[in-house]
Amino acid sequence: MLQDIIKIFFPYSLVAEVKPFGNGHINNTYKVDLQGEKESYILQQINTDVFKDPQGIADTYSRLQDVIFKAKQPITIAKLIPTSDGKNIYIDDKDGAWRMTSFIDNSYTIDVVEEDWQAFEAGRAFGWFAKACDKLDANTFKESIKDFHRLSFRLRQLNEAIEADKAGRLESVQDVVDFYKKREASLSAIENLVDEGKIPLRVVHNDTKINNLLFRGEKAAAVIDLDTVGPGILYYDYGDALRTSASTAEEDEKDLSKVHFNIESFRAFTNGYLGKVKTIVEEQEENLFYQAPILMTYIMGIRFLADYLNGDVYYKTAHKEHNIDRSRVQLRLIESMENQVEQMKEIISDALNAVVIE
Ligand code: ADP
Ligand code: GN1
Ligand code: MG
Repeated sequence: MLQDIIKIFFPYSLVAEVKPFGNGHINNTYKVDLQGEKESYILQQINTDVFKDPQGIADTYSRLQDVIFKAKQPITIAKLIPTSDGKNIYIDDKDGAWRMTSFIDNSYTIDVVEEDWQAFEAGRAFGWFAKACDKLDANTFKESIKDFHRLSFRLRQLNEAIEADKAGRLESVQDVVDFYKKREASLSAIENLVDEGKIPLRVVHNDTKINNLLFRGEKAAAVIDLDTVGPGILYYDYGDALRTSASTAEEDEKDLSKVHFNIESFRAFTNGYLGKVKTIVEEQEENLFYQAPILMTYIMGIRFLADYLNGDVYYKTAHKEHNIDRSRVQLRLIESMENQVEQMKEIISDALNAVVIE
């Protein structure tokens, strides 16, 4: 079956090996090696329950490539490999959607930051990506998942999950529900700014988890997982990246005493990110960077919680507590961020006043 799909892209090659690859929660990812070829490839089956318009995603990817590959860049994205008849995605007869890209060689991903340079590089890479996308007009792109980072939408989904309690798990996680419910009203500032058109809508990544970045040696080499690229704001990418880039633990750590928001990683990431984007940051965008990590960690926390209550229908899970473990880690991170808000504000202000990174 996979062999047949690979033939659509490489009709004249024989497959040497194809094996599952990576730690993504959404798509099915395989590393492909062809006989007699040094280069490897990444084949992905796009999760069409999540991404309803795979052709739209592929078209966005093509447009992004056109901008990014134009000039020599310090960081890259994987190159889309077309089908033998020139299409940027293959839709099979059961509506499965398949995409081939180049494999970024000699690279690795990080799940937990252990040294400051890793957080700095993550900031520099996602900042580079935001700047590269600055040439694109956000109004000509569509969200690949509607209302993806809209807090009110995510809260509505959580409320529906609580109401239905489909998996009968509500009672056992009432403490987690209470934690998130208590903060519901305090996090609407960023959504209001977006709705009032007070900060610029840009083309952003929208899924800047640290393992959506490939490192080579001690440098960030490529930004990957571009399925969610589309309209958004800088705060989404900055905040979501810090959720993992400044956490001292895995996203699904069971021992919550290990989970902290590390202010030194925060500083390193912020210096890398703002050092890159500050030439495009507008004055009205400067004020709420400090709220972004809390908001984005909150959104991921309630999405994991809702999925747990719904019986694990969205994210890939390895065991039955997986989604609630993830939600509890986000909860711990939020508490840790709340205790360090004043330092976060100072670090952001210093970074916005420091030199630009080229
Ligand atoms: P998901 O949407 O499921 O998270 P990703 O696009 O992030 O899928 O891919 C899953 C994992 O596969 C990544 O975290 C990374 O380890 C690996 N990967 C994806 N694309 C490449 C690539 N072009 N080169 C090398 N590794 C890759
Ligand atoms: C998913 O695709 P992946 O694993 O990089 C999710 C993100 C969440 C993340 C949490 C399309 O990212 O929004 O932040 O899991 N992507 C989608 O780990 O829902
Ligand atoms: Mg991913």
